[in-house]
Amino acid sequence: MDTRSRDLITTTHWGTYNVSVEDGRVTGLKDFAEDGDPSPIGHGIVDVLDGPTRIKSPMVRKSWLEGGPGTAGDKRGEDAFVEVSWADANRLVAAELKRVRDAHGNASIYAGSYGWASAGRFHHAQGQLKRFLNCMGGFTRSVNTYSYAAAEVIVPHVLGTWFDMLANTTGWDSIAEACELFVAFGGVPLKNGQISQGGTGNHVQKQGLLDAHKAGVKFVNVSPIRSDLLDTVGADWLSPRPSTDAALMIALSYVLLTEGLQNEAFLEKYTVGFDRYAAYLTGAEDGVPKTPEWASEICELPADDIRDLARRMAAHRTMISISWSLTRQDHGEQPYWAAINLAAMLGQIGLPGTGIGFGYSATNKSGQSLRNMHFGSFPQGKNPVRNFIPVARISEMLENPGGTFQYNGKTHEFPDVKLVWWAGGNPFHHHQDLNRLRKAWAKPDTVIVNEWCWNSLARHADIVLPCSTTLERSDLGLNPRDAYQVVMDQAIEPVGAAKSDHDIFRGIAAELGLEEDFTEGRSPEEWQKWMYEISRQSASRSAFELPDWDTLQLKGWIKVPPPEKPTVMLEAFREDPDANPLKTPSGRIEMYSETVAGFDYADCPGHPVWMEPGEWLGGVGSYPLHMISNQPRTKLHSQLDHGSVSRAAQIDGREPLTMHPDDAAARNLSDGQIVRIFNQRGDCYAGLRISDEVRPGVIQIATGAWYDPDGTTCRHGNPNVLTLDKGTSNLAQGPTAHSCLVDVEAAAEDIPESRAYTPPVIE
Ligand SMILES: Nc1nc2c(c(=O)[nH]1)N[C@H]1C(S)=C(S)[C@@H](COP(=O)(O)OP(=O)(O)OC[C@H]3O[C@@H](n4cnc5c(=O)[nH]c(N)nc54)[C@H](O)[C@@H]3O)O[C@H]1N2
Ligand SMILES: Nc1nc2c(c(=O)[nH]1)N[C@H]1C(S)=C(S)[C@@H](COP(=O)(O)OP(=O)(O)OC[C@H]3O[C@@H](n4cnc5c(=O)[nH]c(N)nc54)[C@H](O)[C@@H]3O)O[C@H]1N2
Ligand SMILES: [Mo]
Repeated sequence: MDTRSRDLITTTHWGTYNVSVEDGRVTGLKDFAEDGDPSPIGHGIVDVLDGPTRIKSPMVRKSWLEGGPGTAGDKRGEDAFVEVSWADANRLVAAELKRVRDAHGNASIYAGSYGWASAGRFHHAQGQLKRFLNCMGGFTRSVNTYSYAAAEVIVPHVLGTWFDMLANTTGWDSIAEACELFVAFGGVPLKNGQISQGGTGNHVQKQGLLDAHKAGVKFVNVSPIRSDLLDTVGADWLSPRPSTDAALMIALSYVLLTEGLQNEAFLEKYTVGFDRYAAYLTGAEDGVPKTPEWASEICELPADDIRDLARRMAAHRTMISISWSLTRQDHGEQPYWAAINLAAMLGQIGLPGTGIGFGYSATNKSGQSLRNMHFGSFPQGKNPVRNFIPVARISEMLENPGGTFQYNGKTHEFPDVKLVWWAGGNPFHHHQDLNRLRKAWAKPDTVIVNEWCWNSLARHADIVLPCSTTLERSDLGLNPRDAYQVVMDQAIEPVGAAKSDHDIFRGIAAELGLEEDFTEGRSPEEWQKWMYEISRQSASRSAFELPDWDTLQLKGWIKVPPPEKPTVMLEAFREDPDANPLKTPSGRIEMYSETVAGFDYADCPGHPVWMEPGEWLGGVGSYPLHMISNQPRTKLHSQLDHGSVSRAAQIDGREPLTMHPDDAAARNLSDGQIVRIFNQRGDCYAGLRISDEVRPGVIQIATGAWYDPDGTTCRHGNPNVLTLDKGTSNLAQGPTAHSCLVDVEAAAEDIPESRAYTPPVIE
C-alpha cells in the first residue's frame, strides 16, 4: 500500500497526530486537523522515545540470573540487570514457564496484567499476553477495573449491565436540548476528558459543557475541588467532606420524600423496593431520620443548602452526573446506588437530557452520542483456569496463598502464585499502599515484564522484555468509543532490540513449540486485515459502511457519522418497561435488592446506606488532611511521566500538591516549596501549590509520578505510598485510593534527589 501521498498518522489514548520523521527519528507530532481541542499530553513522547530511560535489549536481574528462580526476591527494585540476547531471553522464559506449570500448575501463573497499555487494536499488550498464555494452559486472571470496580458489581444488581450504561450515557447534545439543572458529583473534570481508551479524534467535552451552558443549563459542582468544573459555566460549588456523598444523596432523598416531591408514578411503574428504602430514610428502620441536619454533621455542608438543592432538583429537569472517582473510595458501592435511588425518586430517568449519567468527562467518550459499534479483536482463546482475583486484591493474593475472600456473594480461594507476568500496565503506579505491594512482590519465584521504559515496574522485574511503542509498529486505531477510526502508521524502526509484544510472544512460543498455535500462520498485517473485515461486516449491520482496507490505508482515517438522534440512556425502558426490562432480577430498578441483601454482607446491605469510611475527616484521631489522588492533567497515569509535558509541570522535579491557604498557613508553608506528605503507611515528597480551589482540610496530588522508593519513602511523589489498600466491601472488593488521611510538613534541608528517571545499573 502506497501511503506516501499522505502524512504519517497515528492515534493514542490522548489524541490523533500526524508524525514528522527525519533520518529515521520522530521529530515532532502535529495535532490532528479534526480536533477542536487537542491535548498536549501526546507531545511528551517525542523526547523519550530514545535515550537513557528507553529499554533497548532484554534484561535479567542479576541475582535471578545467577541463582535461578526464587533468588533474592526482596532485591527486586534494587538489583543490577544483565543484558542478554533475545535467544537467551526466550530460552530462559520458556524454561521457567515449563518449570512453573509442571511443578505448580497453570493457576500459579498470575497474568491479570491490569493496565491501559497503548492504543492499537491488534498490538494490545494484554490481548497478546493472554492469548499466548492460553496456548499453554491458561493463568489466574483478574476481574473488574481500578476505574470503577464498585460500580461494575453493584450496578448490575440495581440497574443492569454497567457497560451498557457507559456506552449509552445520555449525550451532551441531549443535555443542551432538554436539561435545566446539571448536578455533578465529582465535577466534570475536563483534564480527564483529554483521553479515551483506544484512541480519540476530536476532543468534545469542553464544547459539550459550553453548549449546555449556552443553552441555559445551570451547574452545581459537588466536589472538594472547585476546578473540577470549568469556571466559565459559573457553577455553584458545594464541597462536602470527601467520601461523604452517599450521606448527602440520602438526605436529598429524605427531603424529596418528606416534602412529597418524589415521582410516585415513576416509582410504581419502574422500580421495586422503594418502601424498604423509604423506611431507612425516615428512620423507621434504624431510628435515625436521614434529615439534612443529620447529613450536615457528616458532610460539613449547611443543612439549608441540602434542602435547597433537593427542592431545585425536583423543580427542574435535572441530570445527576456521578464521577467514577466516587467508586474509588471505601464503600464506593453506596454513592452509586444512592445516586440511582435519588434519580429514581426524581423520576426523570429515560427522558432526554435528564436522569443519571456516569462520569461526564471521565473520558472523551462520556456524553458523546455514538452509533453502537462492535469491532473485531485479536482472539484470546480459552482460559481453562478458574481462579481469579478482584483486580485490587493483588497484595493480599501474594501474601496469603490458599486464603479465602468474599466477592459478589461467593467465597473464593487465592491461588499460590509462583510467576507474575505484566504487559501493558504498571502496578507500581496503580496499586494502593505500594510499600505493602513491594513486600508481597518479593514472594513469587519469577516476575516477567514487557515494557518500553525503565519505570518502577520494569525495575521490579526479573526478566524485562523490551517492547516497541506504537510509533514503531503498524496497527489500526479502531475504537467503538470514538467516532474516528484511524490508521496507525509505523513511523520508525523499533528502538534498539525492542520488538512488538506480538513478536515477543511469537519468539517465546517458537521456543515452546507453540508458534503455529499462537499465530495461526498469520502475520500481524494479515491479522489486522482479518480483524478489519469482521469490523466491516458488523459495521454494515449498524447501518454504516467502513471503507475497504486499501481505501482506509490511503485516506488514513474515517469518521463514523453520528446516530440519527442523540443518545438517551434507558430510553427504551422508559417507553415500555415490560417489552424492554432492565437486566436486573426484577427487570426494574432495584431500590432494595433481595439478591444483595441475601449475601448478608454487613458492609453492603440490601439498600444504599451511609457507612463511615475507614479513613475520613469525620473520624477520630489519625491524620488531619484528606488526600485526593486524582487523575493527572499532564499525562495518562504513569505514562509519559518522564516526557517533556509532564516534566514541565513539576516543581523542582516533584509532583505538585495543592493545599488550601489556611492549611498552608497553619503549617508555615509557602508556595513552591518542597514538602513531605506522610501517614502510617509511608511518605513522599511533593512541590507545594497553595490555592483556595481545594476545600480546607483536603489536599490534592495527582497520580502518576514514577515510584522511586527509598525505604518506605517515595522520593519522587507517588501518592500510592500513602493510600489505603482495602476492598470497597465484600461485594466488589474494589480499590479505595480516594479514602486516605495524611499530614504534610516542610521537607528537611537535605531533600533526597529523585532518581525516578535514572535507569538501574546494567552490568
Ligand atoms: N491513588 C490512586 N491510584 C490510582 C487511581 C487513583 O485515582 N488514585 N486510579 C486508578 C485507575 S482509574 C487506573 S485505570 C489505574 C491505571 O493504571 P495503569 O493502567 O496500570 O497505568 P499506566 O501508567 O497507564 O500503565 C500502562 C503501562 O503500560 C506500558 N505500555 C504502554 N504501551 C505498551 C505496549 O504497547 N506494550 C507494553 N507491554 N506496555 C506498554 C506503559 O509504559 C505503562 O507502564 O490506576 C489506578 N490507580
Ligand atoms: N489526563 C488524564 N485523564 C484521565 C486519566 C489520566 O490518567 N489522565 N485517567 C483516565 C481513567 S483510567 C479514569 S478511570 C478516569 C477517571 O475519572 P474520575 O474518576 O473522574 O477521575 P478523578 O480525577 O480521580 O476524579 C475526579 C474528581 O472527583 C473528585 N472527588 C474525589 N473524591 C471525591 C468525593 O469523595 N466526593 C466528590 N464529590 N468528589 C470527589 C476529585 O476532586 C477529582 O478531581 O479518568 C481518565 N482520564
Ligand atoms: Mo481508570
